[in-house]
This record gives sequence, structure tokens and C-alpha cells, in this order.
Amino acid sequence: PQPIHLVDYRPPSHLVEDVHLTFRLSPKGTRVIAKIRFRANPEGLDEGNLRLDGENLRLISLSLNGHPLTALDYLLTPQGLTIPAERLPGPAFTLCSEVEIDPEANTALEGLYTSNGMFCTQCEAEGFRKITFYPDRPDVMAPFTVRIESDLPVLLSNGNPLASGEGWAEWHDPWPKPAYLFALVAGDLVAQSDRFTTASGRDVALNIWVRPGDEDRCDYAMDALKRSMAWDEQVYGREYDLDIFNIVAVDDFNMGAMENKGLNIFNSKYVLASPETATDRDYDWIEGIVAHEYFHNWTGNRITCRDWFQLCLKEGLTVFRDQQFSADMRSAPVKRIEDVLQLRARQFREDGGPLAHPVRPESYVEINNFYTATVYEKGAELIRMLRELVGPDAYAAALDEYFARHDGQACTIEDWLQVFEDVTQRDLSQFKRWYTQAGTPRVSAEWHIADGTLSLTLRQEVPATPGQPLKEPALIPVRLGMLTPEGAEILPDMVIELDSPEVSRSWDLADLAQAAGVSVPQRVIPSLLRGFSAPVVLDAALTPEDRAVLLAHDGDPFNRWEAGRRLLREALVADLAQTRFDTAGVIEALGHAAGDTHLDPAFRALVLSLPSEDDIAQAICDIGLVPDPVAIADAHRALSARMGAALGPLLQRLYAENDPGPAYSPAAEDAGKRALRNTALRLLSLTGDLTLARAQFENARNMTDQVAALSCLIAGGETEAAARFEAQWQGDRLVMDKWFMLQIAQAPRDMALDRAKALTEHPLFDWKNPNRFRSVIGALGQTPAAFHDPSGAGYRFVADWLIRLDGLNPQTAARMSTLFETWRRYDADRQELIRAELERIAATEGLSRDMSEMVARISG
Ligand code: HT7
Ligand code: ZN
Repeated sequence: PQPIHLVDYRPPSHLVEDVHLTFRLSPKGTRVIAKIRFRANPEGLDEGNLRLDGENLRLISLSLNGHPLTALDYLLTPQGLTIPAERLPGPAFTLCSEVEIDPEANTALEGLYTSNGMFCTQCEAEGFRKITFYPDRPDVMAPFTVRIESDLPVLLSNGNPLASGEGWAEWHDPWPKPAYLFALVAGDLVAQSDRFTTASGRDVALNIWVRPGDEDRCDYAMDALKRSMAWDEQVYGREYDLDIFNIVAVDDFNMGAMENKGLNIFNSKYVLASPETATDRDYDWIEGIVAHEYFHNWTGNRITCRDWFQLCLKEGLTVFRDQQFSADMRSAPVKRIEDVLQLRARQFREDGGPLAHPVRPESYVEINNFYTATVYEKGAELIRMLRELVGPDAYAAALDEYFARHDGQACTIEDWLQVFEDVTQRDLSQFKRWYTQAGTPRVSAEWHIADGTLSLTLRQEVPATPGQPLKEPALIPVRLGMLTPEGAEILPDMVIELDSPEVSRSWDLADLAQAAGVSVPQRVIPSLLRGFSAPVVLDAALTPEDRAVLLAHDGDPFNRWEAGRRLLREALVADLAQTRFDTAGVIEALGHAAGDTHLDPAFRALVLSLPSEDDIAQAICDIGLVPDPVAIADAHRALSARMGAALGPLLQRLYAENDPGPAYSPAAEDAGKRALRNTALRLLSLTGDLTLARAQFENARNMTDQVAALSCLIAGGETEAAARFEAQWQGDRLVMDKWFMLQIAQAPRDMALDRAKALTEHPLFDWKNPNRFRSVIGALGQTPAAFHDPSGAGYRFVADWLIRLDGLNPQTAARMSTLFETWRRYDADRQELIRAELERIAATEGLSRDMSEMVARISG
């Protein structure tokens, strides 16, 4: 297939006035009758043919203005249907079509499909064309009226309910929307219901629809929804705009959730929670994803994307908004650290490898492959930087103007930046490079004191990425401060705009000292990139002693944590590179921070947690060495055990003092205590003493504690606990996903691969369910020592399963192929083994467009 290019964008030849759809639901043969009123687009540039997308549709009948069409009147291909301009009756006309589709055979989970006897849809990005013939592109927006005919008791679609009767229901969505936001659900469902009154007094019915028996697991999602609605009113002035808001939980779902207008559809993992079955992490995810999908109502639905190249317009902004929301609901510094951990783990990895692409890509073969960490997470970082650069008030004014100017439109990044330029009178052409240039910029810093003057020089370099050998300097906001060796802040917190390859600043040190009320220091310690003010890699020649000062005293909590994290990374790298390092000193400094009861327990838990094995592999690459995943796993475990031993009494105390008590609350305070307690438990257990873990496993009253204890026991080689967990939870799909995953991810490294293989034989291994597939095959791929087993058996295992899944569900299979994206990091033998697997996948007959594109890009 040929790539699609941004520069080739053309406005549609026809727009849609309105759409009426009738669904006669049947699992193997659903009839879809569409009545669409078209009008010629005055801005259309082509010859005026009517081009409709359509895939896997059995055409039953077609008529124009009531006159049946014959096969001579149109051109039908596997991609769609075209009616030539000369066959159209004029600029405005009504097209009626009837098609038949097979939801039960739809294993790709795009379009209309069945899951546990219910019907549901997933239309983003291009699933609507599997439902009916339509201009399936986001710049065609229309109001929809939908009639559903089925014996199933609950029949839902977008918008407000119009009417219903025995075996049918009608819905009307007055807000013009692109087809990707269409949704339909029909099933034997029950709702947990509530109400919300908007700021202007609109009474909104809220429902969360689930399978019977799950209704008591919806409290937290409902609570998160109401908080999201209130927050969007308070912070962005955005009110909900329909009489009803429905959420439906589905077990078989390719991603997390989908923001269909008025009818969000969720992977059940991100809706259902009870203290016994969900961890604190699950509660966090639910809160964040419910908010994210709700916030799309304005950033995505009311204002949508002109074309899929503009995906970051809705996704980057909505991720930023959900990050702000979670920061307001919980600890802002902890949330920022967690977001940066994610960004580095997923986006930096992507940006530094063969899959690097700009936040706004310029071409794609399969758009599903571009729902990436770069579009989402780096896209959110760009909004954060923009806010940092213009200030919070101008940001708020620009957002008001964006909503006022573009409501009801399908927009571009140019439209977005224009609003900021107009509101702030600032030229943002350099900032725009963040959208068009791939790669993570590297920022380096040098500083010195001479003749009483403190000088700081910042330099930037944007690395070459596939297809983009040369880069222009980015506009990088570097927030910073300076500390004395005693830990006093000597420079007021400020932002330097690094807008050229090199920027220097200098200050009179005596003036700074006087203003800060300290004596003039001999040297200073810069605290750079505070709050992680830009998505860059920072190189600053700080000594371990400097970092220890920052860990103990930095006024910026992010950099405080960052200092400890860098120390741990350096300790691990030194161990692997066999260089000298004062690891004992690092552990002691971390112990001080972790023991500081003035600090938030959640923050202290993060201070005690080690960089991931994947981070260490990257750090080893960064110093020009070849990482050995097996050695990294051993070093990682050894350092944890060493911390457990050296900090034993402190960890015992943290464990004892941070018990939130018998009643479970998912709120940040209690969750933070559990995080600290379970981090202590982990380090203690890795010394080989499993006494505490055994006791916790016996007595756990919530899933957070049960999973934490089980992880320690599996890591300690105990198999009995896993068997008991299985016996307890075998009837619960979501909990069993955890069981499958933990047995691989926590296994002693030489056992993980055999475990994964054995688990694929387990009667509950339903590989067609994306969550279960991810919890086994994905878990193995994310367990570096097993995946990178020198025999190549890990690569073979993953490749075998990707080939198998690709035949059924290309989207989920292709996403998981990113497990191979870092292949160039490794030694020649491993590279050869991976290359052979990639070639084997590429040579598979009938390989999907999704997977072909991914494998070609990864292979480079
Ligand atoms: N906008 C949605 C992205 C999406 C998706 C969701 C579920 C299944 C398939 C999907 N394809 C694209 C989710 C979001 O960003 O909120
Ligand atoms: Zn989104």
C-alpha cells in the first residue's frame, strides 16, 4: 500500500447535511440502512465525484433521491464506492444504502463487533467504513439520528434518546460529528446511574453500563466522571452539552477507551474497580482515563481534527488536560514524576529508535500505527511548554479563544498555533518545529564562577532521525535554580528560553548571595530543567556529591527526585561497567530522603524505586557500551537486595508506620502510604527474607497489598502463593490478567520464558482477548532478560504469537511489534536473531497492512 502524505490533503468534494442510520442487529448478518443528505462542498477542489469509503460491506441496495442505482451507476472496489459527478442529480441529494455486515466474524474489533454476546463499535480511526458507505474522514461532520432494532434489552447510541419501544430505540445527536465518533451498543447490560447538574443548570443523566454482577464495581469511575465534569467547568469553562452521558464497559477492546460523543466505550479494565480486585494503580488509571475521555468532549469532539495527521491536536491537548486534572486531584509533584517516567520509558525510547516520527507525522501507511507515545505524551509536553512560555493567564485566554473561534470545526495545528499567536502577539514559528521535527533534543549545561561572576551556558542538539538528517534548533524552556553546597537557593527560580544552539547568562554572585541572605559561595550547584520543563535529555556534569545536595535540598520536588534517580542509575551503570562508585553513599542519601516524614509517602516511594532494566540498557548505550539484559537484571536485583540490607531497619519502620488501616480508600494519601510500605516490602524481600511478604499475602484485605506480596513471593521463587491466588480469583477476568502477567514479569529471570510458554497452554489463556494477550505475550516482551534470552527463544516466542494474532487482530498485533524497536542496541548475535524474526514476520503470507508497515519501519 502507498503511504498517505499530509501535503496531499484535499477538502472533501461533498459535505453531509445529516445522517439517518437504521441497524437491524443480528450477530452474523446485521443490516445497516443509511440515509445521507449530501451537498457539494464549495471548497471542494476535485471534479466532484462522490467518493465513499466502505470495507467488508455486502451491498444490498443503493438509491439516489429515491431512484435505485444499478452497478453501471457507480464503481465499487474493496475500499469503497464512487459515483461519478455526471451521475449525481445536482449539488444536493439524498443517498440511501442498505448493506449487510457480520459482527461476529469481526475479530479485528474495529467497526461493529460482538463481545460476550453484546454488540459494540469502535470507529476511530477508520472503523466506520466497516459499518456503512460513508465519507469516513474527520473533516466531514454531521448530526446523526440512529434507530436500533434488536431483542437485546439495552440499545444505545450517541446523543440524546428520542424514543423507544419493544425491540427498538432511537437516538439523536444534534452536534455535528465525524464518523469516527459514532457508537452503538446493544446488550444485556445493567447501569449504575447518577446525575450531574452543569454550571448553567442542565440536568445530565449519567450511566455506567456493565455486565450484570459488575454494577457494584462502578463507584470510582462514576466519582471520577463527576469530578471531571466539575473540573472542566472550573478550570476550562467547559460544560457538558447533552442530556445524557453513557459509559459502557467492554471486555474485548483494542485500547483503553474511546470518546464517542455521549457514549464512551471503555475497556472494562479502566472502569471496574473494587478494593478487593483493583490496585491503587488501577484506580489511578480509571480516574485518568475517565477524565481523558470526558475532556475529549471539547478537545476532540466539539473541535476535531481536519485529518489524521493532526491527531496530536486532540490527543496531546487532552492528555495534557487529564494530567492537569490528576495533578489537581492528587499530589502534583508525584503526578509529574510519574508522567515523566512514562514519557521516558515509552516516548524517548520511540524517539531514539527506528520508529521516531514528528508529533505531527507527515506520512503514514496505516493510521492505527500512529496512536503513539510521541503523538500522545510528547504532544502533551508541547502544550505544557507552550503554557510555560506564554504563562498561565495567556494560556487560559488562548484556550477561551480556541473554543470560541473553532467550535464545530475540524482544525489543524496551524489553527491552534494561530490562536496563541493572536492572543499573545508572539511569533511561534520556531516553537512549531516541535511539531515537525522528530527526535529528543539533548541539552548540555556548563557553568563556572570567575571574578565574582556566575556564568551558565546551555547548548542544544537535535539528533538525526529516520528521514530527518538535519534539524533546526528548537525553542526549549529551561526552568532552573541554583543551590549553594549547603543547599540554600541562591538564584530565584527562572525560565531561560534556549532558542539557538547556545545561550549564555551571567549573574553577579555577590548580588545573588545578598538577595538570598547567604554568604558568597565558592561554587554553586545548578538545578536544571525543573519540573521537567521540556522533553529533552539533559547532560550536566554534576558530581554524585552535587546530586546528593539536590536530593536533600532542592526546592523543586521533581529535581529532588531526579537527583536520586540519577544516582541510582549511575550506581547501576558503574556496577555493570565495573567502575568505582560510592554506592553505599548513594543508598545512605536515599535512605535520608525516604525517612523524611515531612515528605509525601508517595514521593518517598518513588525515591526508593530503581530505574527500570530498560532505562539501564539505554544508559549503557549512552556511554557507548553494549547492554547485556541478563547482566542488567542481575545488577538490578543485586542493588535492590543491597538497599534492602543496608536500609533494613528504616524499611522495617516505614513498613510498620505506613499502614493506612483496615478501611480501604483509593485516595492519594492512603495510596501513597501503601506505595511506600510496599516499596519497603519489596526491598526487604529481595534480601531473601520472605517472612513479611508471606504474612502480608495471608492477611491482605485489598488487591494492592495482595499483588505486592504475591510479586515478592514469585520473585523469591515461591510457587504456592500463585496457585492460591489462582484458586481464589479464577472466576475474575481482570484479576486473572494480573495473575498471568505477574508470573512472567516477577519470575526469577531464568524461569520467565518457560512460564510464559506454559501459560499459553493454560485453559484461561484466551489469546483473542487483547487484555489477556498483552498480559502474557506483552509481559514476556517487557521482561528484558527473558525476551533477550541469548538463544533467541524469547524473540521466537513473541514473533510466533504476533504472526498468529495478526491474522485476527492486526491493530493489537502491530502495536506489540514495538517490542522489537530497540533491537539495534544489542550485540551482533542478538541483532541477527531479531532480524531473522522480523524477516520471518515480514514474509508471512497475508500479513496485515498494519504489521507490514511496522516491521518495515522497525527493520529500517
Ligand atoms: N481516541 C481514542 C483512540 C483510539 C482508540 C481507542 C480504542 C480502540 C481503538 C482506538 N483507536 C484509536 C482513545 C483516546 O485517545 O482517548
Ligand atoms: Zn485521547
